[in-house]
Amino acid sequence: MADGPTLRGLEEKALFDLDRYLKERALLVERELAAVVDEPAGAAARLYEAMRYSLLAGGKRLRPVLVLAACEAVGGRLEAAMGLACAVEMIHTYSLIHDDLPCMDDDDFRRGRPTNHKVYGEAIATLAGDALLTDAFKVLARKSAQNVQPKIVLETIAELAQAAGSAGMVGGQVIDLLGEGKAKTIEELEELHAKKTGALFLASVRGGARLGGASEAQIESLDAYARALGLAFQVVDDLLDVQGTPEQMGKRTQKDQERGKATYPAILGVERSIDLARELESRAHRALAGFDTGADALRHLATFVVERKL
Ligand code: GRG
Repeated sequence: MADGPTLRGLEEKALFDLDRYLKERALLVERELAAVVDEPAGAAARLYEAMRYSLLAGGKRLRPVLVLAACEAVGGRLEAAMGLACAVEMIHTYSLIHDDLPCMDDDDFRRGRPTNHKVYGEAIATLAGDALLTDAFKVLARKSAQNVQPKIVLETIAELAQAAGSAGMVGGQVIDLLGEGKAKTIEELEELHAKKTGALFLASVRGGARLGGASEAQIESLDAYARALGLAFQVVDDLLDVQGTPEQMGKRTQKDQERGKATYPAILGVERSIDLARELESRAHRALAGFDTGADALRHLATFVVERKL
């Protein structure tokens, strides 16, 4: 989207079917996820039901697809990265369940259906989120250990914990909650989103590549790609909150403004926010300059993140 479509861009688009790629990779991950939460009926059956309710409720599966695409970009086998693909989606789902709770964003709809606590109550929803977060690390460790050297698995676990915890997603959520109603500079907004949403994208891409056997130089380039993509995702998310409808989005919209949250459109305006998203997309593409066609999925995913309508 940077300087309008080029012939090469159009040809690549024709050769690479992103829609099909997304569906196929999402299906692979969903099969694994269904097995992870497929617990026989017992005393804790209600917990597993609540975990399944949110984990198998659809969603774009963007983070696990990025894990697999990063692994493929460096010539790795998908099995090597499947544990991380499941783990990032489990952590993402936990964050959505907790974010929707009355003590946080207090939302009634997510992924087009009632939020977890609306169906199972606040206690079970909280515990379903806790269990998804904790089990994510079990799945990552066990699945990866079957295919990858322990040192690489340990580094991936540490990076994911860093991304999800106080230095990453949870820390970002706290900055967001405490900053409601207060003005922010663009730099402060960028730091907030690098933690709240960017860190999980970063861990997905870096970890997928590492598990796929990437060199340090490849991880460094993919790091730049993931940072640009993560920020682009957030800029577009802010735009969609202003421009999307609840029907399109499967959740309440216009809520950032209601809560007095600093957003890209609020600070930069809509047009400059769109320009920023496009610039970030170009930055993500440039970071992949040293990769061959194995990284085409990553290239198309960067464009998808900016062009998406939901
Ligand atoms: C630790 C409670 C807690 C929260 C962490 C990430 C986060 C902070 C909360 C999630 C809530 C939220 C709406 C964040 C804004 C951006 C975002 C992560 C949107 C949802 O991600 P998508 O669009 O969702 O990838 P799907 O449903 O497609 O997976």
